[in-house]
Amino acid sequence: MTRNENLQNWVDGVAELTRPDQVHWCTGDQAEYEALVEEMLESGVFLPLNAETHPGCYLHRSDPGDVARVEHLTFVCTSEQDDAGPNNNWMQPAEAHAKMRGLFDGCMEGRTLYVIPYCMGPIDSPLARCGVEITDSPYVVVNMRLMTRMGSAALARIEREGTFVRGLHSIGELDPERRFIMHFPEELMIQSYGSGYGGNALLGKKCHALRIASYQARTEGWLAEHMLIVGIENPQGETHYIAAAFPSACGKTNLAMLIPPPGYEGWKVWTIGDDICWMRPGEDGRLWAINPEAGFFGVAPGTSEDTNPNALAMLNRDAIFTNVAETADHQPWWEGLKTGDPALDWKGRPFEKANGPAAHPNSRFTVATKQCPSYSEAAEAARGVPISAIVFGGRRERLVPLVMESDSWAHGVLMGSAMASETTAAATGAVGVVRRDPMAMKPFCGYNFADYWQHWLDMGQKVSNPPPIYNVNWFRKDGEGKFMWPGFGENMRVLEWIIERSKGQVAAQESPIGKLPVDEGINARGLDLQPSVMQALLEVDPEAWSQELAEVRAYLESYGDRLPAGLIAELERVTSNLAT
Ligand code: GTP
Ligand code: SPV
Ligand code: MN
Repeated sequence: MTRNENLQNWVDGVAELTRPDQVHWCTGDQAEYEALVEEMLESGVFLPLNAETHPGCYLHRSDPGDVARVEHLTFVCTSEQDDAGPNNNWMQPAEAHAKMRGLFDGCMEGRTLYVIPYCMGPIDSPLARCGVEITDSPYVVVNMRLMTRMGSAALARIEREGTFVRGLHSIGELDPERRFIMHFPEELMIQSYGSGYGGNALLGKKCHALRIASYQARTEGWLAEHMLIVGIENPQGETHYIAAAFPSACGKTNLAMLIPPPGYEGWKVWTIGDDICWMRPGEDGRLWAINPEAGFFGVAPGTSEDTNPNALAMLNRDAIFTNVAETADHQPWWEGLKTGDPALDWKGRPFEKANGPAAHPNSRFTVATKQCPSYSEAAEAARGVPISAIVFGGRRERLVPLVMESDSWAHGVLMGSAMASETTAAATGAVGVVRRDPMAMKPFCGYNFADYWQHWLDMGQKVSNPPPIYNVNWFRKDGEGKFMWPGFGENMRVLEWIIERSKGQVAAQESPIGKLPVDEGINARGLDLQPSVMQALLEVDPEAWSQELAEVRAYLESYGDRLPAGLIAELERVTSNLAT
């Protein structure tokens, strides 16, 4: 029940259409959470994990056909197809509404309809935005409680402000043939049917905080980005915040909570967010950012005491594991964990190598951000944190250097729009194929990329002191297919260079495609890295880059008339740099 008439009418209308047995308004309190957990343990949606090693932790095995985002079934339904752009699947709003109405008709019979009021961002932040998700999945409710500020406080803000994003979700029959993730940005509405998984079902995350929010951000003059936010405190006690966009499963969670390597005594890393960043120009002429989320929905495989000790430390209590494997004594297990052995695989079968990996490659953990040892109270700051540098990066075996700095904001926007990355298990479809993924937003931009790039260019004008923009690549491989750069905690060395550069404290060398570290510019002390490997990591192959820029041009030009002239001008500048 609510005194916001629009919300009450919407819930009543949805209940009439979907015909649930009961309607439950979520308060977000602990008793509610525990009751839902009990109910899911009884129904088998949750399986208990070892209560001694992992108190408050549960395993969820999703339907084996429902383990990742489904980009081919995700639509942006604007009145004009051009407003959604070539980067999105599009359906006419009326047609999409009719299709979804058919699917939702009676779909909650025998189920409970949960109303989840939530706030993306600190509850008292002017940068935060509210939404309401209606779902028939108790798994979604408990995940949303960890991932967002959910319940009574959010409802109170909605009743005060009157505005909210509407998200309607049903797991339906989990039939991939009856699965759609629809966005109606003009109506601030999301409708998702037929999947219970992550970004398809936890509507506050990718659907609201990226697709709908990016659309709102453009009209309101801010940015909603697929970025982590991390604070780096130097031994002098000065903290610089970096926002970094990498595509799905390309290292955001890891970078957001890295532990500095030996040699960095006195440095501290502070985690603000690991996936989404909302940024707005502040009165001081800088960009200020909040993490709209309150939890992590992180990739499990590859997480270990060596790679990401902070993540392991937060995962031994009050966490939900989805599609991981289990040891014989019911501890969660995944490839790369390095301790224990899998007894049951992610489907619950006795583990056999012949069946493939024990944990699904896109298996995930859900946990409150506050449980991370490097969590920063600054994540609660209503005005956000000031951003000192923006970083773009992808997963590129070849070509792209370890780090480079853009010559200007516009050049940085070009770097972002020219991003490409090898696909990962975070979405269904082929893995390891290089595809263009501008700003790591290909699956998440709620409108035409051409307009989005113009918006990015405009933001550079609106902010009097915009942060410098960088490009990184942790994923270069050698002739034997091995990663050349050690990555993980060692990425601190690159972040140090970025911060020093942003303060104008170290020199760089010019290259046709951007500024690079000088010899020994990246601190490699204590690293077992041949100087020739470091050189190779920073080399620029003019011929290969000419080829790359030709591909970038063809890609950008596929956006036609709406492509910003400023972006093409920048591309032409870099192309001619390369030629001379
Ligand atoms: P989403 O949650 O899908 O948006 O992913 P993400 O960008 O947060 O990626 P995450 O940090 O979870 O890393 C994904 C995978 O990349 C994991 O298996 C990591 O172990 C691996 N990874 C992360 N950082 C590095 C790195 O610096 N080097 C290498 N080689 N692998 C890394
Ligand atoms: C991603 O795929 O980028 C994720 C996971 O962060 S999901 O919530 O499924 O989108
Ligand atoms: Mn993500």
